[in-house]
Amino acid sequence: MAAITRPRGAERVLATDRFATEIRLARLNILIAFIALALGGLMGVLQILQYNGIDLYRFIKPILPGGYYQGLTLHGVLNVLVFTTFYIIGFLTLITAKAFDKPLVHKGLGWFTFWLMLGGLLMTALPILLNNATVLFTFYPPLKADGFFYLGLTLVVVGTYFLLLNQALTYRVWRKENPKAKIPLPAFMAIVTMSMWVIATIGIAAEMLFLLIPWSFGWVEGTDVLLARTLFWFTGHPIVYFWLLPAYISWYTMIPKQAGGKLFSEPMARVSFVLFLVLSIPIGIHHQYTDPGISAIWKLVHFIFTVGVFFPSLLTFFNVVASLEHAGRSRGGKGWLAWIFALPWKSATFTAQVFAMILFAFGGAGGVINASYNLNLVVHNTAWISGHFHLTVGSAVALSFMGMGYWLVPYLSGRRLFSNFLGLAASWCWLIGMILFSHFMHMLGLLGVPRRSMLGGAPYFNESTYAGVAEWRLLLPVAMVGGLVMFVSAILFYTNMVLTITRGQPEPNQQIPFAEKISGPEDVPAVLDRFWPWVVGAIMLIAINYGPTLYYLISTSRLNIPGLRPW
Ligand code: HAS
Ligand code: CU
Repeated sequence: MAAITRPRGAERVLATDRFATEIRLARLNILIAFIALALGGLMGVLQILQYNGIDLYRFIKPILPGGYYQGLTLHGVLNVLVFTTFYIIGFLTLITAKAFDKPLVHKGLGWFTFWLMLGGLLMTALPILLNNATVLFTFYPPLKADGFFYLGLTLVVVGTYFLLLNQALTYRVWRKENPKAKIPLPAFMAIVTMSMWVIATIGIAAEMLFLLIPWSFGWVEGTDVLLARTLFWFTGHPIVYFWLLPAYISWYTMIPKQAGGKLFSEPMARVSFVLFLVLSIPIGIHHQYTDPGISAIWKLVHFIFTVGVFFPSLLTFFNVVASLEHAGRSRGGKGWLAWIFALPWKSATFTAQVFAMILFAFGGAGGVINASYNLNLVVHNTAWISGHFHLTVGSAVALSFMGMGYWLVPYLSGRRLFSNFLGLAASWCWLIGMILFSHFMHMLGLLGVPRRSMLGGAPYFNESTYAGVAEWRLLLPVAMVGGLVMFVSAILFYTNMVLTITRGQPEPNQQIPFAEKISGPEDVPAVLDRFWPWVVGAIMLIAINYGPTLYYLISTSRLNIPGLRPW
């Protein structure tokens, strides 16, 4: 039997590689991320089966006594908090260093970030697994979790701050050595992403420190649910751009090269990113249109600014498609649209990410409907919203991160991708599965299917509980087929990844596919090479858009709501 060879080539290279620490950190973070995605994704399959009356949770009662709701908590926390955050921190650590062509100045800080986040993760995981934190990923009070759940999540978030610190220190040294140069685009984008994220987390940090942690450890009698929700969405909305922007980094700075062309416009790409920095945070109340106690005026203002945050994505749409067109034509493509066929559809990493873009175009369009004050009343808290976020975080982000995995895992392991074909098959399955799943979830939402409710199985799924059940029964199975096709996609993806790491041909000295630009740094005005003007703009807009509401909620706050533990 052929012995499974360790990637000795890669290890030997690592010993002398200037970026050995960044590579190790990226490996560990991305490994944790993909394990989280696998477990979280599995819970998703159980959920859609459960919606259809097939209750597999029954068989794992000794492991997950909380059944559907504990599974849903795991699904949300593992997929949108753990998978995303660890992947992003690993990816941005590597990208920042490589783009500056300079290892991050503080190796110890890099490891401190990692261990703090890992410690936090373990602290969060235990109460969830023990069914002591079945509070879903939004952990709205009065649902109450074990205090260590909140403490652990806080540590994960605090851990991420140290990447920004490390980036800032590295940038300072780089600037001294390169006083005239423009910041390399991927590094600029990585720092903007982390700056936005750190400002965004003020909300959740305040919620944890002043409300949830003292309450869950029994130091105060009760809590204030509206204030908690408002602080949650202060972070909870911009977190979606924290997930999205690293995918955008790949779409802007790597996909053009992988497609065989160049980025259309670096200045426009930077405009998009600084707009995200300014506009991502002061719009969180669009998650609270139905909450009483928040003035209609501020709901309207947050709606208007939500429409504003649409623009950086529209700029991205234009810039990325223009880059793809440039690539298609460079490869000999012709015609108005026929150039599309000249793109490298045989490459798994390219195809997965373009599929992610296509799905995102629909998810983004749905986002405007959610954001519209009056239309939101139709879709809020229904399966429509689950449809929306599977196109956004479940596709634009997750499918991009998997697609990037087809070059990133080989790069990090020093081994060739085991099978490009398996990667293509996985990408097509995700596309088809997600179209079925998300389209029918949207439709089910319009028919009144609530989100986050245990639909399947008596006594829940019957005429007396819900009106319209007959219509739902026709559509739910289609969503289930979509979910199962995505499950197949995941199996193909993981098989490929495991075989790449264990069986792939050694291939050291791989390069990160940074793209060249048609309009590059020479066209970038100085203001798009600075951070502070945009950080100050962001803080001012947050103060205006959140100040009055938070002042009112805090000044009238009474910590008198006791906790609940229904499951
Ligand atoms: Fe959202 C709820 C509004 C984007 C995630 N969103 C959610 C929730 C999640 C989520 C997880 O206003 C549920 C939270 C919960 O648990 O309650 N969302 C928006 C808007 C946008 C948006 C306006 N969402 C995202 C992204 C997410 C995400 C990104 C994750 C990563 N969302 C809402 C609202 C709610 C909401 C309300 C609350 C609903 C409620 O009632 O609870 C926009 O940012 C979207 C802009 C996007 C675009 C698309 C641009 C397309 C591009 C690709 C182009 C390339 C192509 C390739 C097509 C304008 C850039 C072409 C190919 C060739 C070959 C040529
Ligand atoms: Cu939002």
